[in-house]
Amino acid sequence: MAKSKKSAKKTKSAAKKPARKVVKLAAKKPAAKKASAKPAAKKSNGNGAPKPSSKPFGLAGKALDGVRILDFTHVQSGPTCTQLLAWFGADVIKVERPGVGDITRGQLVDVKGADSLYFTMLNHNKRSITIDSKHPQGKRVLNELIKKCDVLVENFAPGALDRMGLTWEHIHKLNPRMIVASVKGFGPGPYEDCKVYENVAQCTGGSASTTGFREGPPLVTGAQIGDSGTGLHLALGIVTALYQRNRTGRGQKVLAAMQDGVLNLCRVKLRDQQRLKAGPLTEYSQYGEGVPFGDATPRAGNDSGGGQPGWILKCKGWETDPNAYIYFITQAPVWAAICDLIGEPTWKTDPEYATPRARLPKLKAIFRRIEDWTMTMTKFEVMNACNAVDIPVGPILSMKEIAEDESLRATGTVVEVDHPTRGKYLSVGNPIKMSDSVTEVKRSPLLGEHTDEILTSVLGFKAKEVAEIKNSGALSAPQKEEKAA
Ligand code: CAO
Repeated sequence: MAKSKKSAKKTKSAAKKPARKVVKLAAKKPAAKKASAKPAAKKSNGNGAPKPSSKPFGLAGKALDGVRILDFTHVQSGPTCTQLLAWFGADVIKVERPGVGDITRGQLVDVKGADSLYFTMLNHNKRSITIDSKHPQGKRVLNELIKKCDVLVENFAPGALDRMGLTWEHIHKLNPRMIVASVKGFGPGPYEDCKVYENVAQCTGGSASTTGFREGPPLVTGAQIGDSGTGLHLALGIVTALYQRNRTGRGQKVLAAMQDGVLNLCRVKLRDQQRLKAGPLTEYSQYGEGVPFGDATPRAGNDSGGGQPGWILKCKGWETDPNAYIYFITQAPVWAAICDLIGEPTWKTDPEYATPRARLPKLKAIFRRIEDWTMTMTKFEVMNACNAVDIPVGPILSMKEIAEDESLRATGTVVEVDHPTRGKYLSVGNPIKMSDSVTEVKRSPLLGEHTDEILTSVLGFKAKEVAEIKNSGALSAPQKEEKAA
């Protein structure tokens, strides 16, 4: 989809033509160079789509081959998004500040002199170019990149992109097909100018107020729902905008606000907020304990988020192993199986226990009884015993156990990556598996590693122009002033 210099003229005229023509043109003349980027079959099947490829699944290129991303992201939220797009085959060109780069390169450093895991684990499969976006020659390079890319992704503080001169109007004029995708802390409103980090979003999106124990303070979660969660939302917005562009021929702005992303993931808690009007939330253990509800969705400890009561129970070894626990759900359809397993067969018919309603006020005691049973086995033994009779349970896996899990390695969800300065490290691969777009995880780029190749092969600058841009200082760290003697 990204246009080479040769096809730039055609693209311009195509953009003015009716939408249907754009689709036809784009399908006929993909600009991507790799053979795999070409449509699988040239002839249409009559409805505008190419004929099904005859190549074996996984060998017909990647889903986003030919899409070029101008990646202006940093820290976690934006990089999560562009890493996903890169894994799906997009050519992601990460623009970094000369000499500094993405701030995470130097954060939480574990190997001196090497890019941190924070950076490497969020920037696989990308290329890096250093550009001072406020330098006139830097702006020249950026303008060329805008013309050659399909999507600009950024997660700067509100207004920063405009202050660089890269307003929507400027970008849209240079490249009407460009999609401009942003992560911000908040959508339009009283907080739109605020800078936001992960835990701020967890708090403002409703997660913290509904996480933790009733009697304790609000809690943030380990899952990075503010950053990585919003990056995921943005990625979906981008591919959807690319799809719409096939019809309209034009780009659009895509915004994923972190507060909105977290709230979307806390949807069930806003559900409960409204249910409060109809009476107490009976599936919350607070109900069984006779504690009255306030006017907002309360923290529910380890209660299950669905209609089936659940809790975290101790397993063998809990005294020394902080993760010797299992999540246990007393799901109504398997109540009889639970009773048999834990050695309480009479509970199957005893009216005090036989129905979910009868059990509600006694849930704490019931879970204590189940725990007496789970404590006699390791979490994996409990899991095996329960799964044998279709009782869903969740052993609390430590990061050590996950890192060593052979099946996660086999599926590419946990991958070992080699890096020239830090050596081998583990990363989380693409969690989304596609049968015809297979992900290959490649190491993150060194700072500015691809500056020259992008200037020449993507932007088509001649050696003289490259020298001129480089000599201007737009691509390198400013020289430190020499101290006066
Ligand atoms: N060349 C020149 N200047 C550059 C540059 C480049 N290549 N890249 C960035 N800069 C400049 C920006 O233009 C900005 O300058 P101004 O303040 O003069 O406009 C400056 O660097 C700082 O950018 P920033 O404000 O985005 O960075 P920050 O460290 O101050 O704030 C963050 C970081 C994350 C709080 C902020 O970017 C933000 O709120 N982003 C949106 C929400 C978000 O994504 N948060 C999640 C982050 S992950 O936890």
